[in-house]
Amino acid sequence: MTDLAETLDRAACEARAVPQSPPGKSLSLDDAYRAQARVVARRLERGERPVGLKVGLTSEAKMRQVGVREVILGRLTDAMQISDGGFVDLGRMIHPRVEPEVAFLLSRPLPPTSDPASVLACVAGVAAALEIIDSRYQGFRFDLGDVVADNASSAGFVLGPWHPVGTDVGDIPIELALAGETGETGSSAEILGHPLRALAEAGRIAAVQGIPMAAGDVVLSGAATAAIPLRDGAQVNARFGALGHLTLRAGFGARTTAT
Ligand code: OOG
Ligand code: MG
Repeated sequence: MTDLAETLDRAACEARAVPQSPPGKSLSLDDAYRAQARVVARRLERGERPVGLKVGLTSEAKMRQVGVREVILGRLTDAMQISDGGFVDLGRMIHPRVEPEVAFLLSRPLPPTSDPASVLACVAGVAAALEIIDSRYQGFRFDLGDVVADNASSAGFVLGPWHPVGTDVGDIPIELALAGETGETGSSAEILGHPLRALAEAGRIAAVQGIPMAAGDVVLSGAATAAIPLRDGAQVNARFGALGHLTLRAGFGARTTAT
Protein backbone atom coordinates (compact mmCIF):
# COMPACT_ATOMS: atom_id res chain seq x y z
CA MET A 1 0.00 0.00 0.00
CA THR A 2 1.37 3.42 -0.91
CA ASP A 3 1.95 5.68 2.05
CA LEU A 4 -0.60 8.54 2.27
CA ALA A 5 2.14 11.13 2.73
CA GLU A 6 3.88 9.92 -0.42
CA THR A 7 0.59 10.00 -2.34
CA LEU A 8 -0.18 13.57 -1.21
CA ASP A 9 3.37 14.77 -1.84
CA ARG A 10 3.37 13.29 -5.33
CA ALA A 11 -0.06 14.82 -6.02
CA ALA A 12 1.39 18.23 -5.12
CA CYS A 13 4.55 17.75 -7.19
CA GLU A 14 2.66 16.50 -10.24
CA ALA A 15 -0.33 18.85 -9.79
CA ARG A 16 -2.71 15.90 -10.02
CA ALA A 17 -5.63 15.43 -7.62
CA VAL A 18 -6.10 12.21 -5.65
CA PRO A 19 -9.23 10.64 -4.08
CA GLN A 20 -10.16 11.48 -0.50
CA SER A 21 -10.27 8.79 2.20
CA PRO A 22 -13.08 6.32 1.43
CA PRO A 23 -16.35 6.53 3.43
CA GLY A 24 -15.96 5.01 6.89
CA LYS A 25 -12.15 5.17 6.64
CA SER A 26 -11.50 8.64 8.04
CA LEU A 27 -8.09 9.19 9.60
CA SER A 28 -7.92 9.96 13.32
CA LEU A 29 -6.68 13.49 14.07
CA ASP A 30 -3.40 12.15 15.50
CA ASP A 31 -2.79 9.93 12.45
CA ALA A 32 -3.60 12.88 10.20
CA TYR A 33 -1.00 15.13 11.90
CA ARG A 34 1.52 12.26 11.69
CA ALA A 35 0.87 12.02 7.95
CA GLN A 36 1.24 15.82 7.68
CA ALA A 37 4.63 15.61 9.41
CA ARG A 38 5.74 13.09 6.77
CA VAL A 39 4.40 15.26 3.93
CA VAL A 40 6.39 18.23 5.27
CA ALA A 41 9.48 16.05 5.88
CA ARG A 42 9.52 15.15 2.18
CA ARG A 43 9.63 18.85 1.28
CA LEU A 44 12.45 19.47 3.77
CA GLU A 45 14.39 16.50 2.33
CA ARG A 46 14.24 18.30 -1.02
CA GLY A 47 15.92 21.32 0.55
CA GLU A 48 12.94 23.49 1.48
CA ARG A 49 13.25 25.40 4.77
CA PRO A 50 10.48 25.63 7.39
CA VAL A 51 9.38 29.26 7.81
CA GLY A 52 6.26 29.04 9.93
CA LEU A 53 2.73 27.83 10.44
CA LYS A 54 -0.73 28.43 9.08
CA VAL A 55 -3.92 28.21 11.04
CA GLY A 56 -6.99 27.21 9.02
CA LEU A 57 -10.77 27.18 9.33
CA THR A 58 -10.89 30.07 11.77
CA SER A 59 -13.80 31.94 10.16
CA GLU A 60 -17.43 30.97 9.61
CA ALA A 61 -17.08 31.76 5.87
CA LYS A 62 -14.22 29.25 5.52
CA MET A 63 -15.85 26.54 7.62
CA ARG A 64 -19.02 26.84 5.56
CA GLN A 65 -17.11 26.81 2.27
CA VAL A 66 -15.31 23.51 2.93
CA GLY A 67 -17.72 21.86 5.38
CA VAL A 68 -15.13 21.21 8.11
CA ARG A 69 -15.67 22.98 11.42
CA GLU A 70 -12.48 22.46 13.38
CA VAL A 71 -9.44 24.73 13.55
CA ILE A 72 -6.43 23.11 11.87
CA LEU A 73 -2.69 23.77 11.68
CA GLY A 74 -0.33 23.36 8.74
CA ARG A 75 3.28 24.25 8.01
CA LEU A 76 4.84 26.77 5.62
CA THR A 77 8.17 26.50 3.80
CA ASP A 78 10.29 29.08 2.02
CA ALA A 79 9.42 27.53 -1.35
CA MET A 80 5.77 28.55 -0.84
CA GLN A 81 6.48 32.28 -0.51
CA ILE A 82 5.55 34.52 -3.44
CA SER A 83 6.46 38.20 -3.44
CA ASP A 84 3.84 40.93 -3.36
CA GLY A 85 2.91 41.66 -6.99
CA GLY A 86 4.14 38.20 -7.94
CA PHE A 87 2.88 35.51 -10.28
CA VAL A 88 1.28 32.13 -9.58
CA ASP A 89 1.99 29.56 -12.29
CA LEU A 90 -1.28 27.65 -12.60
CA GLY A 91 0.54 24.85 -14.44
CA ARG A 92 2.08 23.83 -11.12
CA MET A 93 -1.21 23.70 -9.21
CA ILE A 94 -4.41 21.64 -9.29
CA HIS A 95 -7.27 24.07 -8.54
CA PRO A 96 -5.78 26.90 -6.48
CA ARG A 97 -7.78 29.44 -4.52
CA VAL A 98 -6.70 32.71 -2.93
CA GLU A 99 -7.82 34.03 0.47
CA PRO A 100 -7.02 37.07 2.64
CA GLU A 101 -5.34 36.61 6.03
CA VAL A 102 -3.49 38.45 8.81
CA ALA A 103 0.08 37.25 9.47
CA PHE A 104 2.10 37.40 12.68
CA LEU A 105 5.89 37.32 13.07
CA LEU A 106 7.00 35.38 16.15
CA SER A 107 9.68 36.72 18.50
CA ARG A 108 9.64 33.34 20.27
CA PRO A 109 7.70 30.04 20.11
CA LEU A 110 4.04 30.23 21.17
CA PRO A 111 3.03 28.81 24.57
CA PRO A 112 0.37 26.10 24.76
CA THR A 113 -2.05 28.57 26.36
CA SER A 114 -4.98 30.65 25.23
CA ASP A 115 -4.12 33.59 27.49
CA PRO A 116 -4.06 36.60 25.05
CA ALA A 117 -1.32 38.46 26.97
CA SER A 118 1.16 35.56 26.80
CA VAL A 119 0.37 35.06 23.10
CA LEU A 120 0.89 38.76 22.35
CA ALA A 121 4.25 38.60 24.13
CA CYS A 122 5.45 36.26 21.35
CA VAL A 123 4.61 38.67 18.51
CA ALA A 124 7.26 40.82 16.82
CA GLY A 125 5.10 42.20 13.98
CA VAL A 126 1.85 41.95 12.03
CA ALA A 127 1.22 42.04 8.27
CA ALA A 128 -1.36 41.62 5.56
CA ALA A 129 -1.18 38.25 3.83
CA LEU A 130 -2.70 36.28 0.98
CA GLU A 131 -2.73 32.53 1.12
CA ILE A 132 -2.90 30.27 -1.95
CA ILE A 133 -4.53 26.98 -1.03
CA ASP A 134 -4.59 24.03 -3.41
CA SER A 135 -6.20 20.92 -1.97
CA ARG A 136 -4.59 17.80 -3.35
CA TYR A 137 -8.01 16.09 -3.22
CA GLN A 138 -10.40 15.75 -6.15
CA GLY A 139 -13.05 18.45 -6.29
CA PHE A 140 -11.44 20.33 -3.33
CA ARG A 141 -13.47 18.00 -1.09
CA PHE A 142 -12.14 16.49 2.12
CA ASP A 143 -12.92 15.65 5.73
CA LEU A 144 -10.95 16.82 8.78
CA GLY A 145 -8.37 14.00 8.64
CA ASP A 146 -7.88 14.37 4.88
CA VAL A 147 -7.18 18.10 5.01
CA VAL A 148 -4.85 17.89 8.04
CA ALA A 149 -2.81 15.15 6.31
CA ASP A 150 -2.66 17.37 3.20
CA ASN A 151 -0.83 20.05 5.22
CA ALA A 152 -4.04 22.08 5.41
CA SER A 153 -4.05 22.62 1.62
CA SER A 154 -0.95 24.87 1.88
CA ALA A 155 0.48 25.89 -1.48
CA GLY A 156 1.66 29.50 -1.33
CA PHE A 157 1.57 32.77 0.58
CA VAL A 158 2.27 36.46 0.06
CA LEU A 159 3.27 38.80 2.88
CA GLY A 160 3.08 42.59 3.08
CA PRO A 161 5.57 44.63 5.10
CA TRP A 162 5.66 44.02 8.86
CA HIS A 163 3.88 46.59 11.02
CA PRO A 164 4.63 47.18 14.73
CA VAL A 165 3.13 44.84 17.35
CA GLY A 166 1.00 47.70 18.66
CA THR A 167 -1.02 47.85 15.39
CA ASP A 168 -4.62 46.97 16.23
CA VAL A 169 -5.59 44.00 14.06
CA GLY A 170 -8.84 43.24 15.89
CA ASP A 171 -11.17 44.73 13.27
CA ILE A 172 -9.29 45.45 10.03
CA PRO A 173 -11.63 45.83 7.01
CA ILE A 174 -10.65 43.30 4.33
CA GLU A 175 -11.47 43.41 0.62
CA LEU A 176 -10.41 40.71 -1.83
CA ALA A 177 -11.06 41.69 -5.44
CA LEU A 178 -10.39 39.81 -8.67
CA ALA A 179 -10.46 42.02 -11.78
CA GLY A 180 -13.68 41.35 -13.66
CA GLU A 181 -15.11 39.02 -11.00
CA THR A 182 -17.03 39.51 -7.78
CA GLY A 183 -14.85 39.54 -4.72
CA GLU A 184 -15.17 38.96 -1.01
CA THR A 185 -15.31 41.44 1.84
CA GLY A 186 -14.99 40.94 5.56
CA SER A 187 -13.09 41.94 8.66
CA SER A 188 -10.23 40.46 10.64
CA ALA A 189 -12.77 40.23 13.49
CA GLU A 190 -14.20 37.24 11.60
CA ILE A 191 -11.01 35.30 12.42
CA LEU A 192 -12.20 33.69 15.70
CA GLY A 193 -13.35 37.13 16.90
CA HIS A 194 -9.73 38.37 16.84
CA PRO A 195 -6.71 37.02 14.89
CA LEU A 196 -4.75 36.70 18.17
CA ARG A 197 -7.14 33.88 19.09
CA ALA A 198 -5.90 32.00 16.02
CA LEU A 199 -2.35 32.40 17.35
CA ALA A 200 -3.44 30.91 20.65
CA GLU A 201 -4.96 27.98 18.73
CA ALA A 202 -1.66 27.54 16.87
CA GLY A 203 0.16 27.28 20.21
CA ARG A 204 -2.35 24.78 21.55
CA ILE A 205 -2.39 22.49 18.50
CA ALA A 206 1.40 22.67 18.06
CA ALA A 207 1.87 21.56 21.69
CA VAL A 208 -0.58 18.65 21.36
CA GLN A 209 0.79 17.47 18.01
CA GLY A 210 4.50 18.18 18.59
CA ILE A 211 4.74 20.64 15.70
CA PRO A 212 7.98 22.64 15.87
CA MET A 213 8.22 26.43 15.68
CA ALA A 214 10.93 29.01 16.26
CA ALA A 215 11.57 32.72 16.70
CA GLY A 216 11.29 34.38 13.29
CA ASP A 217 8.48 32.09 12.14
CA VAL A 218 5.47 33.50 10.30
CA VAL A 219 1.99 32.42 11.43
CA LEU A 220 -1.00 32.92 9.10
CA SER A 221 -4.14 33.26 11.18
CA GLY A 222 -6.66 31.82 8.70
CA ALA A 223 -8.80 33.47 6.05
CA ALA A 224 -11.32 36.14 7.03
CA THR A 225 -13.49 35.42 3.97
CA ALA A 226 -14.24 32.50 1.68
CA ALA A 227 -11.48 31.67 -0.82
CA ILE A 228 -11.78 32.56 -4.54
CA PRO A 229 -10.58 30.27 -7.38
CA LEU A 230 -7.51 31.56 -9.24
CA ARG A 231 -8.13 31.33 -12.98
CA ASP A 232 -5.91 32.03 -15.98
CA GLY A 233 -5.26 35.77 -16.19
CA ALA A 234 -6.53 36.48 -12.67
CA GLN A 235 -5.47 39.81 -11.19
CA VAL A 236 -5.89 39.84 -7.44
CA ASN A 237 -6.11 43.06 -5.44
CA ALA A 238 -6.54 42.86 -1.69
CA ARG A 239 -6.96 45.72 0.78
CA PHE A 240 -6.38 45.39 4.49
CA GLY A 241 -7.09 48.85 6.00
CA ALA A 242 -4.09 50.05 8.03
CA LEU A 243 -2.07 46.97 6.99
CA GLY A 244 -2.02 48.13 3.35
CA HIS A 245 -2.67 46.20 0.16
CA LEU A 246 -1.32 43.21 -1.78
CA THR A 247 -1.52 42.16 -5.42
CA LEU A 248 -0.97 38.90 -7.26
CA ARG A 249 -1.39 37.59 -10.81
CA ALA A 250 -2.08 34.06 -12.00
CA GLY A 251 -1.75 32.32 -15.32
CA PHE A 252 -0.06 29.56 -17.27
CA GLY A 253 3.54 29.92 -18.31
CA ALA A 254 7.04 30.54 -17.19
CA ARG A 255 6.54 34.09 -15.94
CA THR A 256 7.57 32.84 -12.51
CA THR A 257 10.10 35.57 -11.87
CA ALA A 258 7.87 37.52 -9.51
CA THR A 259 8.59 41.14 -8.83
C1 OOG B 1 -8.22 24.23 4.21
C2 OOG B 1 -7.28 25.28 4.70
C3 OOG B 1 -8.02 26.38 5.42
C4 OOG B 1 -7.96 28.85 6.05
O1 OOG B 1 -7.39 29.93 5.96
O2 OOG B 1 -9.04 28.72 6.60
C5 OOG B 1 -7.29 27.67 5.43
C6 OOG B 1 -8.88 24.60 2.89
O3 OOG B 1 -9.71 25.50 2.87
O4 OOG B 1 -8.56 23.96 1.87
O5 OOG B 1 -6.20 27.83 4.95
MG1 MG C 1 -5.67 29.95 4.76
